[in-house]
Amino acid sequence: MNEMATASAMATGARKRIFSGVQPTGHLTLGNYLGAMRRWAEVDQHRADALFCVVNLHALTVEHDPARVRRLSRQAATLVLASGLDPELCTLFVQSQVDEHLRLSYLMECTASDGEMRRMIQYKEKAAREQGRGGSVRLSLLTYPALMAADILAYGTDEVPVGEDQAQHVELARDLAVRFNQRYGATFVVPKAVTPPVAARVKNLQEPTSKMGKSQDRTAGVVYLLDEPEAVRKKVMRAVTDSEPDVSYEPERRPGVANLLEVLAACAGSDPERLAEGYDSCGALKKDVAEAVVETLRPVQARHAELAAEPGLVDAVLLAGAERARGLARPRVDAAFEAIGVLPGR
Ligand code: AQP
Repeated sequence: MNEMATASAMATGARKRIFSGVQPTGHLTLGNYLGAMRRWAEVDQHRADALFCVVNLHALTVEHDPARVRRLSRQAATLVLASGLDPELCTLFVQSQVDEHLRLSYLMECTASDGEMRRMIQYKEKAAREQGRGGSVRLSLLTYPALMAADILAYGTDEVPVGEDQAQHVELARDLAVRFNQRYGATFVVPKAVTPPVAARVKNLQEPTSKMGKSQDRTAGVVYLLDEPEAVRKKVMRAVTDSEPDVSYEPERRPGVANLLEVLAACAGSDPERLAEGYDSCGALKKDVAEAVVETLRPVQARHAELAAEPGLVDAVLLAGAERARGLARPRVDAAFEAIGVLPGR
């Protein structure tokens, strides 16, 4: 077996390996759900050996409150389970409970260049936001993609299902895997990003040219997964559209209307262009979007309430997940340390 084949076989055995994560930087949003979590539950956990992770160390790259991050980490894990992940089918764990992520992150920093880190769009946007809020920019915000590359590469991941905003970071993980393999010998599988066909970038309802983000200031345009139905309806009915009376799907020219059609298409399993033909006013469209979102969130919220009443259950799932993840990551991370020239420590 040649070196690349060995690396690949180490990773997958017979099945593909999938890795993806969510950051506990705020309350999870409809964007997180439609762009990533729903597919994890409906598709990914059934088609591959899938690992899902609450990437809590990433939440420390911006101004944070320790108690809040702790609370949001458990809430994110609970919501991911509530969205349909089955711990019998996939592995769910918390990043900080598996040391291999941090070990490998340093090797990724030794593989990446300063320039490629500074080019990351999310770094530029978040650095500007932190400065705008009067804070300082943490060094870890710059090096975040090295840790994210480590998250992915430690598991021999083939595919990373993400929303569009994370595709650039997965590209960087690819580049780092290729570079490391070329310099030090085949160690990592080269992963690829997989984005959903619709709702890959759900926009803020009040600012439909920006992503709907969980740590944004404009919360009136953000639908949170645990919003009450009335709050969802209010946010959708107040969504910014434009002054044209009809409905058409033109994302560049009419971003507000296009965003609503994409959300409806994602909730209803349809196509935004075809849906547009069925409406002659934005008011009617908004009403249907509001009800579709309420109905999409209803089972997730109900399951979340059940799980939240049994916090021991979520903790047990996370501990078992971390145990399995550790076992999967350690041989590859040890191999990377050896390949890069570090004397073995154990
Ligand atoms: N608006 C979105 N539309 C589609 N997909 C989205 N995702 C996030 N927002 C949208 C996807 O959800 C997954 C988990 O997201 P994350 O927590 O890793 O990243 P994030 O949402 O970009 O989190 P941040 O950094 O805390 O930023 P903000 O404050 O902007 O939300 C990912 O697959 C992501 O693509």
